[in-house]
Amino acid sequence: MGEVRSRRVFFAVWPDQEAVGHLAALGGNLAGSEGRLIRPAALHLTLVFVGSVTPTQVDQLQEIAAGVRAEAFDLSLDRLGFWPQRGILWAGCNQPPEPLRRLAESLAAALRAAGLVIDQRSGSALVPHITLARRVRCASLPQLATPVRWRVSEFSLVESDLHQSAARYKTLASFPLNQVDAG
Ligand code: 2AM
Repeated sequence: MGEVRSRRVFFAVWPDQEAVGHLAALGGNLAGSEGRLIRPAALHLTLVFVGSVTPTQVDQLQEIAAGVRAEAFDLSLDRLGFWPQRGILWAGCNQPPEPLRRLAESLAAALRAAGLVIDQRSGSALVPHITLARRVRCASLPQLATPVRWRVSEFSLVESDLHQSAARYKTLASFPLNQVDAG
């Protein structure tokens, strides 16, 4: 009706193919018959949830993200978690790596400085996690014998299209992280 359609967006990192395989298998083994598994192609770790924005703000978000300087890092998901309220089964870190914290905080700070209102669970309050399944009725979680690892060398601005019960995600833009020599 002449209105500019708002778009629901967030910043995230995507696991590589091998990690997706491990995560999908974990979800499949643990979600139980009631759980609704996240499709493998939709598995991601949110850095900052922004929410509904106008197309102009999408451009602004891309400019802000392009200005964030952070280093690439190895991510190792070494724990499973469960949030009973909505039955969220997730994979995350016992001790989130510093570069992940710095990336989420820098991004959140840059967005706030530009006057954008972002979810309180973002930035320093972030509990980094990949949701594996929803509506799970879970009693006990095994220790992860082998962590799920991958190298995070970019982050992305993602649009979430709420389609019936499952969200569809579309990467709008990706931003490289700086490669630093360990030596
Ligand atoms: P979740 O997997 O724990 O639901 C897209 O919705 C992504 O943004 C999901 O990874 C979701 O986390 C995360 N997210 C963070 N804050 C959110 C909010 N306030 N509303 C919806 N999704 C949020």
